[in-house]
Amino acid sequence: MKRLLITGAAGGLGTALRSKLAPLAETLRLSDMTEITDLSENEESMACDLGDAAAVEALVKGCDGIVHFGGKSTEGPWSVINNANIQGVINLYEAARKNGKPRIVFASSNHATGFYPQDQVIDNTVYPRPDGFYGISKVFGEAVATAYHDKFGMETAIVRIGSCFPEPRNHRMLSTWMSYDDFAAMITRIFDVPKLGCPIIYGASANTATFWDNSNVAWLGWQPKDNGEDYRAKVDADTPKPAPDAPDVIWQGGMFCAEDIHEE
Ligand code: NAI
Ligand code: 15L
Repeated sequence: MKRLLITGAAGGLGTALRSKLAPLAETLRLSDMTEITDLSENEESMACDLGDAAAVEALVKGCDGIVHFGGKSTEGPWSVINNANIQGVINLYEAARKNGKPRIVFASSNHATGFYPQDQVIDNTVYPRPDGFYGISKVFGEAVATAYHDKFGMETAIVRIGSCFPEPRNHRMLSTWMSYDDFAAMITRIFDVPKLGCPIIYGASANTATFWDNSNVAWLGWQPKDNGEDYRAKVDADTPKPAPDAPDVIWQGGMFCAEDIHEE
């Protein structure tokens, strides 16, 4: 690609993945609410509030691929989620439709299906069961991606990311963890395959403990290499074992399922 846009580039995933994604494009266009200043040679910065349609249109112009990390990444007040994850996603897809229909990676979340129990293995055909405002906004984003594929032929990889951090932080994350290397390898496959369509992919490493089945997207050729199990002894030592009836043990979405609505 000539230019790959990464939204939310100042956040956790943007910061960790931008150097790993550099080989995908001549230029990485990095965007967040404020300018990013520590730019490498092949990077440019363009600040933009995703809720601002005109700014998003200017942002997307000239990009041949988009990794959409930007938005509210946890539960929060509806007005914040609405601006970033609802209006922001519509703005992004409208801008992409009008500007060459670049392939998109949409950072969805396991919280789109958070209310499936951990003792049920789910694949990418299940009906969404979001666990709050945040999860609802991710279901909305998945619907936008699907509609723009069916109506306009735009290709999106909808990635229901589990927990993408340097290492699992608690017992639930032994199942939901995805390493940065595995995510970068997935995104590379997404941009490499000649035909993508609009698949839903669960974003998790090759964890021994798992409640997600990615066999319907085996054709992507993505083979995660890391395994949360390697951190079990550390997690056992560092964090208390949750009670058997704790939300973190019962629900795939863990504590998000117990969190109250965030009133304005
Ligand atoms: P993060 O919160 O660290 O980064 C998100 C970035 O989006 C922030 O830098 C923030 O400034 C920016 N942002 C928020 N509202 C914005 C707006 N209105 N306009 C422009 N930029 C805005 O989150 P993280 O962990 O990097 O996650 C990236 C994406 O992946 C998010 O969409 C999140 O929902 C999704 N995700 C991440 C998971 C993880 O384990 N890290 C798990 C599941 C989903
Ligand atoms: C998410 O969707 C969040 O963005 C991330 O911060 C984690 O909380 C993750 O889910 C998780 O479920 O562990």
